[in-house]
Order: sequence, then structure tokens, then C-alpha cells
Amino acid sequence: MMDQFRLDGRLALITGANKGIGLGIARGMAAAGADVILVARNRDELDAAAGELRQSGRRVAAAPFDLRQTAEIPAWYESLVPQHGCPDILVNAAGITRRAPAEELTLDDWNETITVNLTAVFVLCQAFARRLIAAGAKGKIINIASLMTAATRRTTAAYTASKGGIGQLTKALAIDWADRGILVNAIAPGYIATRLTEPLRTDPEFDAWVKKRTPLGRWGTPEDIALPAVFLASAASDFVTGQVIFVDGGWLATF
Ligand code: GCO
Repeated sequence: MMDQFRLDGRLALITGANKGIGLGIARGMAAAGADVILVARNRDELDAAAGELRQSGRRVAAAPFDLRQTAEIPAWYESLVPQHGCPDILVNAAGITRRAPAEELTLDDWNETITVNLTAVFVLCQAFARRLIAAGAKGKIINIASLMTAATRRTTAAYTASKGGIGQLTKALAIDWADRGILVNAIAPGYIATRLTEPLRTDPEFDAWVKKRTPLGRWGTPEDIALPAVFLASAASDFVTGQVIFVDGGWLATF
């Protein structure tokens, strides 16, 4: 029964895998037996992550790519398959934020945030699903949403809109692809200690607020997200699709 949580023989493509939540999930999936394809813009960081993960004994590939180039995603994805095989797990963990009061947010910052956090996720899900549908194969998609899929705070309009979209896109794709055996879910992290939140953690007032506002009293870690992701990638979640699972330390359970 517990082997249902294993990922042996699976191939996971993970974006944002050079750091933070994406790297944490890559570590968890490799430990559960999956081979992994790591995707990020920064080639040096990606190579370092791949080098570390190869110690797990799994096949690990580094596939540098700039997800802002959304029109190039289909051809890039197709180029990976002959080299590495056809992924049956997709983790969309890449994400950016451009914090500013809504009245000051530039159109470029809005567009870049929506492009990376939402449009690229849709296009990559489409490329992933097309391959599996053509092969009559099943698969699992895990999108990384956010507390801001359900709530928000000042200066985060673009990020909040993108993560709200991720919550609903997850459900839409789950319903479109349920009859193809492609299950689509999202993990919505609370405040996690990553590079993206570093400016907030180093702000003593913000740090104290997060620790007070989070019922479990701490910032989350990428490892807190890794095992829920392994669960959603594994056979243990074969009746779970279209769900947004909040891994937020209890944040949204209280006011
Ligand atoms: C912020 C943070 C949040 C977190 C996370 C919370 O500016 O408040 O960056 O957006 O990154 O998404 O779930």
C-alpha cells in the first residue's frame, strides 16, 4: 500500500527547479524514485541543482529555458522528448512577482508576471498533455498556486491575478483532461522561506507579522511543499483532480 506513494519509473519535468519550492519538489520526487528534468532560466544554478540531485541515483537532466518565450514552448518541449523520454509528471513551480502599489505597477511588469506565472503554465500544460494524449498515456500536473489564489495583500496585484488564474486554470484543465487520465491539481503555499520572499523575511516587521498570522507560527520551507507534491504525483492521489490544496500553516483557516 505504501508503495502507492512511490514514483519509481516516472519522469517529472519541473520548472523553477534551480531554487526554492521547485528545487524542493525536485529533491522530493527524486527521493521517491522519479527521474527528473529540471527547467529554469539560470543555467549555472540548474547545473548545480542537477549535480546535487544525481547523487540520488536518478536520471537528472538540466533543460535551461526562458518561460517568457511562450511561443517557443511547444517546439522546445518536443525537442526534449527524444533526448529524455516523455514526462508523465509536470510541476509548474516557476514564478515571479513584481511588487508595487496598483497605481504604480507598469504594464511591462504586469505582462511579465502574467506571462511567466499563468500563460507559460497553460502553454506548457498543453504541450505536456498533447504528448500524453497522442500516446494514450496518463499523467499528473501539479501547479504551484499561492495563498494569493484565495486572498491578497497590498502591492501584489499582478501576482495575485496570476495565482487566482492558476487556481481556476487548474480546475479547467482537470475537467478537460479527466477522461484522458491526466489529473491536474495545485498546491497553494503559504509564506515559504525562498529567494522570492527574502525581502519580506529580512524585514523584521513583516517577518514578525507572518509568524504571528500563521497559526503554526513559522515560515514554511520548500520541504513542506515537496511531500504534498509527491503525493499528488503518485498513485496515492488517483482520485484527486481539480483541487487546490493550501499548504499554508493554517493561514486561511482563521481571520
Ligand atoms: C508577498 C509574497 C507572497 C508569497 C506567497 C504567499 O509579496 O506577499 O511574495 O505572494 O510569495 O505567494 O502564498
